[in-house]
Amino acid sequence: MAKQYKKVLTIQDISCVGQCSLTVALPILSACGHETAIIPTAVLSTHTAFSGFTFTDLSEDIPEILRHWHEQGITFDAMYTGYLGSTRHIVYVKNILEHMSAEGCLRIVDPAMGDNGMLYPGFDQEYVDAMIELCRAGDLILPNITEACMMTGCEYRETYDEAYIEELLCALEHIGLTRVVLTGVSYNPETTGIIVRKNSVTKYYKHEKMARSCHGTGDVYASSFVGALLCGKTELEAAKIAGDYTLACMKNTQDDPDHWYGVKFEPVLGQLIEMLK
Ligand code: PXL
Repeated sequence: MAKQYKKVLTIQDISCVGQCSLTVALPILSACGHETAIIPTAVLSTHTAFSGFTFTDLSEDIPEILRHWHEQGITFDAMYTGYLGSTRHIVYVKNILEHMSAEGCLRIVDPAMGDNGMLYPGFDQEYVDAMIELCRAGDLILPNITEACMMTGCEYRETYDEAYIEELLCALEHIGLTRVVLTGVSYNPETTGIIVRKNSVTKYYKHEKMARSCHGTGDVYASSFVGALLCGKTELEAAKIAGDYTLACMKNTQDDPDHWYGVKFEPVLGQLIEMLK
């Protein structure tokens, strides 16, 4: 049996079109060599940046799925949660993290709820408060700066220095969130990077910054980070692999202005696999 073959449960919505959430997480985790299992929380016709998207809540199915899994003795090596959709989902998912993880199960929460200083459509303070509770139920969280600000009440800034980021990390620590991988930390226009914070020790991986940002990069980043971590990489190594892979996806998309809704991550999966060797 391969040593790093892990069974990972990912809990997110299905956006039928738009290259985010499950349509990104599953191929990336598979490319990293892991077995995947899912709980889809909702079905949307597209992600929420398209206008007029449909939304069907699947949360009522969750208790029955869990009952059956419990009966079958099904467990996981890791759980990774992303975009959920409603406060009710968060409450269900928190229950899963708290009561369905076997000994040694690593619980990673991406509090996917906003970007560029704003919450995604349909989310409010109640959702943010529930997300804080979900993050507390996890072992490691993957917020961007917007999400960290929303959860701590810190002011969102477009430009900032290391002191501001330290303040943000301390504010997260203050609400009990001590193992944090903070994405999109950019101190100048040419570079961006990822902060890895554990037990009050901060490490930073910096890489080239693209001129334009792209939809869906948060999910590409989170999925490749989780995949690399489960391959036995350290948090900083996984952050570097995920950052480099996300950058490769953006470069692979930048010459196609029609592809505004996601990144073309599939043709460069080979690069991710190489980085994991
Ligand atoms: O995590 C990105 C994401 C996932 N799912 C849905 C979204 C978004 C971002 O907008 O709308 C439905």
